[in-house]
Amino acid sequence: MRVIANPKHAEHAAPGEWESGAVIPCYEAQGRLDAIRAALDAAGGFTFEEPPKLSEDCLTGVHHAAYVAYLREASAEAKRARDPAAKQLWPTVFPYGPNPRATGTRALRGLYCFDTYTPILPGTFAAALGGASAAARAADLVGEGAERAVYVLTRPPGHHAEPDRCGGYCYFNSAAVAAERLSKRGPVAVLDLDVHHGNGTQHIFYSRADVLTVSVHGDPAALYPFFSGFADETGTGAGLGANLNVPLPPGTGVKEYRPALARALDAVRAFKPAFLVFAFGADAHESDPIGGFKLSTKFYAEMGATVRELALPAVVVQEGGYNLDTVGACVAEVLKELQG
Ligand code: SP5
Ligand code: ZN
Repeated sequence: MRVIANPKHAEHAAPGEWESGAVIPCYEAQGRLDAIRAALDAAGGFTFEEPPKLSEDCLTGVHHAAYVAYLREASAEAKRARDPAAKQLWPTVFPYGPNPRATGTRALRGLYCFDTYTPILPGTFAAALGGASAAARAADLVGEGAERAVYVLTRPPGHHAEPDRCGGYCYFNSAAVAAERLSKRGPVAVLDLDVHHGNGTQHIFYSRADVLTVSVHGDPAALYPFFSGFADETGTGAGLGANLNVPLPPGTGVKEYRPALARALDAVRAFKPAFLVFAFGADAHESDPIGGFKLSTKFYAEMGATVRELALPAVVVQEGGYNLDTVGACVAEVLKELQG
């Protein structure tokens, strides 16, 4: 399988994450990508390449131009700063009131971000654009029919990124970039099996009939991102019926996950898409430090085989998965079975 790797991922490395008044080690670490790559190398059958060029054009239709410009300028500002504290831009205040007015730099940090897990660093824009570009390249290869399945090896992840806000370690929504690109050629289903709800992807396509978004995840009553991912969110306007959320309780294991996955795949089949975008996270694995689910490594092979039964041309985009000792095996199992 061809793997399109984000050549700029290492330029984004958060020094930590801000959780309940303390800075803790960042779960979304650089080593995740190296661990996945090592596992794919060991498994064999994967070839690695970089996307041909990095252009902001691939973000059109997915992110607002003002947000893209903000992320570009804020990353440049962090790069220029000499004071170490000014090389990390963290939001401290978020919009409030009926008509929030954001004019100064501190307001903009809160305006364009929705949590405290997602700082802007000198290399954030480059790394995020590298992921989006890799996803665009993968979508073109699959859309043209040159490949049946392509894997996008990238970090930081993307599925929490909203049209105009970063959050959840995500800046640009790579899976949405792939889906938007493929949607020019036919209907697209996005299947999100990261343990967290793919809020950004849901919202980007919420009013569209040509892109189905389906997410199986931890119940937002108990798990990040908390404000969306509930079962009664089904789309709006022309997109009514083109969004499916399957929330599952904390502690979910294989026995409960299997029927939920079957339901998600039934919805994909009923939509009759021409293409699949598979937003894949390994953070539902039993060893993941933040997911709280109990899927086994063996089940990840079953997951890949089950998705293969859809028989759809597919772009697989890497999302979460934070145990460096197991994330690589989960990815390798899914991709090996997906390819058959
Ligand atoms: C792409 C993705 O998987 N983003 C996940 C963002 C989750 N952010 C919240 C992390 C909260 C970690 N809390 C620590 C609890 C450890 N027991
Ligand atoms: Zn996740």
